[in-house]
Amino acid sequence: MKRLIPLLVALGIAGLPALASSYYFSPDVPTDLAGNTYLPWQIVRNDSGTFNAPAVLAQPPVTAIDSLHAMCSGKWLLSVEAPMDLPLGGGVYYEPWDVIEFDPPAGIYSLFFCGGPFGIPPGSDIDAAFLRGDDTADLVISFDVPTDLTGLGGALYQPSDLVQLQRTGAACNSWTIVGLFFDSTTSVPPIPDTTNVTGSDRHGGRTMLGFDVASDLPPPTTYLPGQVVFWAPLIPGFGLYDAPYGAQTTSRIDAFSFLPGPGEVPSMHVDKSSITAGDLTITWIASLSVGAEDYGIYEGTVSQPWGAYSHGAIDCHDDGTKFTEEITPAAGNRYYLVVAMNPNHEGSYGRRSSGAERPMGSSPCKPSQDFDCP
Ligand SMILES: [Ca+2]
Ligand SMILES: [Ca+2]
Ligand SMILES: [Ca+2]
Repeated sequence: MKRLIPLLVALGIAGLPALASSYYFSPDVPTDLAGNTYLPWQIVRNDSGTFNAPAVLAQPPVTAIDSLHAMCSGKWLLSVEAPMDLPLGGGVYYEPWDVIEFDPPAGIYSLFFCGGPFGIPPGSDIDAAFLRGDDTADLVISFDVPTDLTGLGGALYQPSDLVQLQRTGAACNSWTIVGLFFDSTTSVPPIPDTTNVTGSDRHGGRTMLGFDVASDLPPPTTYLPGQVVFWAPLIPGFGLYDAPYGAQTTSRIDAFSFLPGPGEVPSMHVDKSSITAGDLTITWIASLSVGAEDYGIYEGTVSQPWGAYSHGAIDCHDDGTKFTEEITPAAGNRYYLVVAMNPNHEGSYGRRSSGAERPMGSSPCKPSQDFDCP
């Protein structure tokens, strides 16, 4: 029997959904990827090595995007490499120590965080930023040089530190320093002061980092500026997550953001199909998050009395008309769930009456969940 075990393990691994990786990034210099050149003020989407640049920003800056975060609502946070009026010619200038919010439907830029009035010393720029959860969550930022915020209740921060801020009011300077989200001096190993983290986000319970220079971190690995490196706090250790630029060493991942969480389907209902006798029509309301790019349908058995959830995926794609699918039910009493997803994760399966999340299904459409967005 022992000889069967490796085979079963191999089958188990083969049965898992393929690990996909989708995120947005900006290069620091014009960068050729798969036959196209992407510019430092473009937001590029990377779907497991397939690149495209959706028209995200109206009148984008003509300087590098230095930090980037995709919000649940479809808005974007970004910062700029050099002082810039946005939209171009509009006369409203943004500084490299600001975090700018862009609202795509309205095409409006505004200040999300204003570094000057907050008290960031002149000469310190924000070179990475993300929200630690949904659109109301704490803001995490990194600076490009050592930055002393002891006078604001903070500390002296290194260029590879990530500093967490909490909003205290509606004004762009109404924030307070919570502390370090990531401490580059106490990670194992520490990141040298001469290395700068120039892009960051959270993904799958890990902190994702991009470096400005080739960085040697044990176990002896050299991470290039065009790579996304993870920091796993529980193991703890660094590792390579993705290398979108291949062997290129002249460009760096200057800003990046994973897709927002898929969120939760607010409501759904099940009707007899008007097309095929015996089939069911499942209709639902879209998730509020732009991180919902597709939907999966799960079917489970209703037991009397109620025992445990038993749902498994029966359809992992919302074909044809959006937010409705025809399915052929299995025999017996069944229940159905619709789950939002994107290439990275599934969202919520809804909650029990206790408020606890329903469990993930068997043979899920995606291997993991992300609860960042409502
Ligand atoms: Ca940056
Ligand atoms: Ca930095
Ligand atoms: Ca459909």
